[in-house]
Amino acid sequence: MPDLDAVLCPVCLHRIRWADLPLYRYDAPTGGYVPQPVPGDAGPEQKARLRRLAWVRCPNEHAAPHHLPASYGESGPPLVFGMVGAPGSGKTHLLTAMISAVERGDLHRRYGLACWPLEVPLHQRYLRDHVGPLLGEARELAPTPPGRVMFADGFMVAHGDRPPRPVALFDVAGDDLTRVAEATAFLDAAHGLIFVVDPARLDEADRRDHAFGAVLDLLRASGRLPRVSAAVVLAKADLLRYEDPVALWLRRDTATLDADESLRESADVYAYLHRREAHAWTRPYRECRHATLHVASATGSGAAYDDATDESYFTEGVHPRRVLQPLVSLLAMTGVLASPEAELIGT
Ligand SMILES: Nc1nc2c(ncn2[C@@H]2O[C@H](COP(=O)(O)OP(=O)(O)OP(=O)(O)O)[C@@H](O)[C@H]2O)c(=O)[nH]1
Ligand SMILES: [Mg+2]
Ligand SMILES: [Zn+2]
Repeated sequence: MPDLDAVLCPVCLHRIRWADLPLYRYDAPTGGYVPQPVPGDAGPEQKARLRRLAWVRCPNEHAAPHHLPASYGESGPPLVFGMVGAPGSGKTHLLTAMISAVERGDLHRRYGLACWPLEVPLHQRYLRDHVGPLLGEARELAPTPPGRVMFADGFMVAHGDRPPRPVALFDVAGDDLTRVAEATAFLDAAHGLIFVVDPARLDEADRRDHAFGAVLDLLRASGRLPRVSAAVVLAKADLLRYEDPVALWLRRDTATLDADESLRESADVYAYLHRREAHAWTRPYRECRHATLHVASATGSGAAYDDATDESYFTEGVHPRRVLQPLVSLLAMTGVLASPEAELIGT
């Protein structure tokens, strides 16, 4: 039974005293939440019914208002996943393409995972500010502003008749990751990290990745390293489309969980990075207990600046490739996706 005195808020990462919080209901016409009074003479059944459909407001006053399903306190602790990588490595475009695929129903269609948004207004804001511009208008997304609340979006995810788990996805400005104080709240709670490798930086003179290094050092110091699963993504793989085996993986369409294939992809990406002496970028694979490596492209091609609008666009359209696999791997490595095949992922 979860400790109802200390439920971790998946949005702002504060611990909430859950018992006796007032109830709200979601008001579709206004897109907001309004108080849901519980009649004084309500019987236990009526109270239970109200609670099933109700929301509570997170009491953290230092964050913008946000709400959680009233049943959330009984769902067990949230899984916190986050993006790690240097500034400009492609974290936000990758996460946006991933959330777009989830929104389209791919987790359900391909992997049998039922999912629905954790917080409706925040989800809608993410769709409006990220998914719409990138996937709808092929517009390049801006760098993530530093020092902001980093919750991007979240889902309740259920596999079969197992109870749903809240999964929160965090994005962060690459620079904040090297200022460890800024990132600790999120790293102290993280169960899964998507480490983003930018192929354009593999030949840089010092061959170090300060974001990867700072995060791994911090996780080691706090003793969390053995409990964190890692998906290392060779992102922007469209830039490597003439290099085998990266190109072969990029073209491949995988729609099932296949531990054998995951192992082959991991081995190929590891060998590729090793050959390019990119050892700093394989560190998560060597140091985290469960880890996989992936090839992905969030957009399929690069953006070009447009003078007329003073914005950059993906002029060939946005065609994400293999963006969901890293998330699916994390769901398997953290036990949300539970099957004999899933148990073999990342071992
Ligand atoms: N060719 C190519 N370019 C990409 C891809 N994904 C992102 N980019 C480009 O990479 C740059 C950085 O992308 P972001 O997603 O903003 O990078 P980030 O890691 O979130 O950066 P910060 O938020 O500043 O830490 C942008 O110029 C994108 O156009 C991709 O899949 N292929
Ligand atoms: Mg970003
Ligand atoms: Zn909160």
